[in-house]
Amino acid sequence: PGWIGRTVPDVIERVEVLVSSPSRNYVTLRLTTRDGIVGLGDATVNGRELAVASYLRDHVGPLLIGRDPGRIEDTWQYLYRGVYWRRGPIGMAAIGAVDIALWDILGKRAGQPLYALLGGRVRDRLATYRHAFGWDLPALLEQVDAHREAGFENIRVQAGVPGLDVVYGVTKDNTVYEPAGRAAAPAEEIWDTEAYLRSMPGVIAGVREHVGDAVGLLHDAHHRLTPIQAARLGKALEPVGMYWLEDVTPAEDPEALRLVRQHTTTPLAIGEVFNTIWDCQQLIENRLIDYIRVAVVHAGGISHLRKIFALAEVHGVRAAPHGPSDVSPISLAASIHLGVAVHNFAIQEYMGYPDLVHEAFPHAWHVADGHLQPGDEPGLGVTLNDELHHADDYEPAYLPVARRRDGTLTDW
Ligand code: GCO
Ligand code: MG
Repeated sequence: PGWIGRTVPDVIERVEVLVSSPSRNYVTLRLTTRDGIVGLGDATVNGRELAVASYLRDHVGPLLIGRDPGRIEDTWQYLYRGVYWRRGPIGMAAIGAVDIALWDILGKRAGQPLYALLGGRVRDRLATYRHAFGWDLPALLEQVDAHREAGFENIRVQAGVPGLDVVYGVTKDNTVYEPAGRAAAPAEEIWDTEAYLRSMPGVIAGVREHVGDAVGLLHDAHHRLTPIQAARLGKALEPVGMYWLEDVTPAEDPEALRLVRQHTTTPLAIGEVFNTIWDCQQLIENRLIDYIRVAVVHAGGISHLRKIFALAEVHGVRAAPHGPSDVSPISLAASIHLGVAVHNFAIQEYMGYPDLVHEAFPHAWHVADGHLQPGDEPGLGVTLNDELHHADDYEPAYLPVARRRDGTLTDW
């Protein structure tokens, strides 16, 4: 029986915040109701895990006890408006985790997968893209070929830059790439945008030549270019016919993309560091982007993402959420359920996880024929392997910082 219309609704009885480290840090929220239903949420903010864990443990958790888990929107508004100090990555990730967990509970209560509660499927399978990198073109092509052989049709390509020692998204020896380093302080990298602009268009053109026209190629500039540099890169890549060019300029300046837009037809994607619909509004309403990349965890959960995607739908912008390894399999599940139920959802990033992460979060979502499927378990279809989540497994880990050759700190 559902609680709607019941005089005594189910209530949230237990709130647990787990900061675990099954090969990398994750912050997981577990809510348990009086009726014994468990909802899981992801609150991971890469490099700031303990801040969001404290926000949840010390401030949000106590407010959830005794609340009706079915009042998802009211809880969202309560946590958003009720704090007065609204927005920002830590607070919004905490709200996101609660919202994801409440939708999970709703699905389990209903005995339905989340996508069914979101209106049901609008597509049979969800497009995804994988990451390929290589310090040089031959090394990059090896990974591109491996993804194509595994059936993937869209590939993000990142390469090394001559003269630099470290480059975002790439390892020199082509081993597994993980942006955060386990250390007590961030690593420092030297970055040179001009060197990058000299080499990258040629590398990406080389990939296009190798794969032919049918493969979607994506590239992430990681917020490092000035508007005019970004315009130059967009124009240089026009002959390649990119699926998208991501995060060309720093995300807090929407006007920067107007200039880029005026100069190039290369599709633009941005939004992985956005936290609310208000961060997206100007870009979407002015049609300055083609894809909005907000992550379920970092932009206030399923409830808030649906609003962002609805705004985007009106303006012909498509959804393409962030999906690196620092977004946990719980968030990815939420994204995949949205992905099969939201009409203007274009593609889901799937960076993949170390094996231990798959073991730590057993999940019903899966890859089939180079596409993502949510599975049909009730709710999100993710559980926790308790043996791999110990409360105090946190390992200090930080994203790098970048400096220009003259020592000036710049965007990583
Ligand atoms: C992406 C992202 C990530 C980020 C990471 C930072 O497009 O997947 O840019 O690789 O760098 O999420 O924590
Ligand atoms: Mg990115």
